[in-house]
Amino acid sequence: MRVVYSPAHLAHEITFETVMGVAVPANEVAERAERIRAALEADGGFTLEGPTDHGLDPILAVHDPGLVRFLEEAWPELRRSGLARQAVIPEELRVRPLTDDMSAGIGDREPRAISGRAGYWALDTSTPIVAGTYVAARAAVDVALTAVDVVFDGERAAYGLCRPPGHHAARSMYGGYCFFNNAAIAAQSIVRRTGEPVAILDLDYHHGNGTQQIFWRRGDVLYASLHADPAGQYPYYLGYADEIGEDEGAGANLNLPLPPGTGNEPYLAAVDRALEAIAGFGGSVVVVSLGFDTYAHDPICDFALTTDVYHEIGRRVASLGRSLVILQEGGYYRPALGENARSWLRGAEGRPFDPLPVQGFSEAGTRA
Ligand code: Q9C
Ligand code: ZN
Repeated sequence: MRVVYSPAHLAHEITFETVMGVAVPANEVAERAERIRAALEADGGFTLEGPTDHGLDPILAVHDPGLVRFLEEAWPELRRSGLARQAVIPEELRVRPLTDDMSAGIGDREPRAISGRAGYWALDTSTPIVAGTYVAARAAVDVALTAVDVVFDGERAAYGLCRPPGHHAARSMYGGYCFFNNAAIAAQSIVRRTGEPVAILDLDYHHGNGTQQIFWRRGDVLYASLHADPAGQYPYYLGYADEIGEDEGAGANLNLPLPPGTGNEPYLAAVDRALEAIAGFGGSVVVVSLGFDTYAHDPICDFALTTDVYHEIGRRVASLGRSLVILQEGGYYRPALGENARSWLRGAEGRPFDPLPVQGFSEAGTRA
């Protein structure tokens, strides 16, 4: 399989995030993508290539130009402000009840001060912006769009090793470790190029609130997602089964929330439900938002999937007979990311899974 990877992600060098106001080691770190790259290189069955520059237009087809401008300006502005901080993290968020009972437009002005600007565009306070964030986020979009190009080149499947991830980024909002919605941008570019409908299958542990929001009223893009019940897990306010889309998009949004502790068998049953919906929807390309935070040992999530079930999931998704643009989202248990990616992608290719010999880690053992 052809794999698209860019070292530009290394510029998004995150060492900490905040949880309830306290700095803790970051989860969404560069090592994640490097682990996956190393495993795919060691496998021998994958060929890595760099992305090509697709410019801003495909991003602006999905995102508010103001969000793009903010993400580009945030770091230089923090430096200009003289604040001795390592990252842009908002404290005040522009929450909806602030303008309850007021007319549309009131409360919509973007402030000038950097902290207020961050809270204007942010979903949460756990998505730090550092010096290289904008360059890395732009490169992740190019990785996704180049994976689309590879499929239009005639490949049955392509994998884009996107970092930072994307599915929490909405039209006018960043958050959840995401800045630009790589999968939504890829799906929109496929619609544009083919005039066909496109399905997005989201297999990250978390609901892809951004992808749902972007295509909410669209009948030509199906969003189908398996994720943790939002009553207990991020992103908390979206991801319920009764969110089905509106207008043209009514019926083109499928949420399959799953309970804490979900293991291989119930997960596979939900995969089959999503694949049925996709099979009944048109189009020849499926975009997969692939997260490995469903893995049993993930430090911030509570599903119980195993490395071998990723092979079976990849096999079932490929059995749709559609072309696949597979894009990396979350997954935070670093020692297993490489093997989980190899397992899934080899399943999608119809190759058996042979564990790599030395990983300094065994699935049954304790965390390395
Ligand atoms: N204590 C993705 O998987 N909240 N994003 C983390 C940690 C944010 C996850 C709280 C989780 C976002 C792409
Ligand atoms: Zn996730």
